[in-house]
Amino acid sequence: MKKIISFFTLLLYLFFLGGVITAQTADKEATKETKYLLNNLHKQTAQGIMFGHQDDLAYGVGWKYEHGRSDVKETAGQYPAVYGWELGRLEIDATENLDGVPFNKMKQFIKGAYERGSVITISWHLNNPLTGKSAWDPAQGTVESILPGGSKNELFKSWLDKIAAFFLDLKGKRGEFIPVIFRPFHELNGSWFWWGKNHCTPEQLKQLYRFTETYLRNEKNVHNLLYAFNTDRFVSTEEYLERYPGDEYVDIIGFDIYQKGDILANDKFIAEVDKSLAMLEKMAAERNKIPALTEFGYNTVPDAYWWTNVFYKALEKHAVAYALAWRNTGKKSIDEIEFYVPYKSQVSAADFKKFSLLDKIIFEKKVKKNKLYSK
Ligand code: BMA
Repeated sequence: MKKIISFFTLLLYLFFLGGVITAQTADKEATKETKYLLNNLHKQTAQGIMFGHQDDLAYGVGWKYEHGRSDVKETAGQYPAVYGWELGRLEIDATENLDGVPFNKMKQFIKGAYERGSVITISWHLNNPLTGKSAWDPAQGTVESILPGGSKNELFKSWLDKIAAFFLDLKGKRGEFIPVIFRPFHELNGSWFWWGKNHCTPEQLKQLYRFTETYLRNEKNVHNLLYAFNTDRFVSTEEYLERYPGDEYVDIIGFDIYQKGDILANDKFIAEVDKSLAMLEKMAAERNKIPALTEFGYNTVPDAYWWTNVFYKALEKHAVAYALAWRNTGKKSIDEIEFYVPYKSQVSAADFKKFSLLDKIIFEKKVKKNKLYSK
């Protein structure tokens, strides 16, 4: 009996002591803010879904770099809860990324978002290290060439040194490192990037993922990252897991999905997202990982009720940490425009506002209350 009592006392003690430690970061030496973020994401995901937007503060439809501006804020009335940023071209010492965002501005935006209690996620469309061309140059043998023993391994390490320096330059007011969800080698089951499915073996991709992470942690002492493993749309758990590097390398699992074509495809999109999220959540639960919709969108949102009638319907039954809408590129040429969240006066703006106010949806105000970076 005594033994039983002391066992429960211990449990109670652990409960009060620590906000219950439920999850272990892939990086065992992650900073405490990074560990809190992971734990709090686990808790918050049971209550709601954060809304995110790529490049939200940098530009929108019809504007660029205007202090405080955000298409999300101008339509929903508040900033998103998650901010996506992109490091492509940092590896070649450019001052701006491949979408024209200056890295020094990006750092400021990240710091501001962190002060607001929001979450930062970073992708990396890095150039092809074998050919020097873009991420979309699928030269055979690229992955093999950058692994240890390969002709471009040293070059690749020098690129990792540069992104490590970026991550280590992200600091909060107390000098603490700002936690970031890093999602390298995304959409890896597609074949449009050099790390894609047709250009390397599953084993090579796993090695690349593990090498990247181990190098950043052990050689560069980067300990403010949560790692997101991220496919494109997928049809089965077997497909999803074919190139999964292992539980000890991953904190978050997600996939990217876009609605294409006219609004007649709404139902098809709802059904596919719903089915994929169910598979994702099952895999996440089995591995104690956090599920997320790492990129989504319906270019130019041509349906006035898309947010509540289509997107929310797809999300409704699910518990994922966040959904990140892709960037509002704006005008690309005289007759081409690209955006994934509405701007003022856009046809879906009112419905987007309605969506932002749903109980289960988290924007700036709710995420701030949840204090994701503290115990
Ligand atoms: C892609 C497109 C490109 C962009 C790249 C990196 O999905 O949006 O225009 O350069 O992401 O952000």
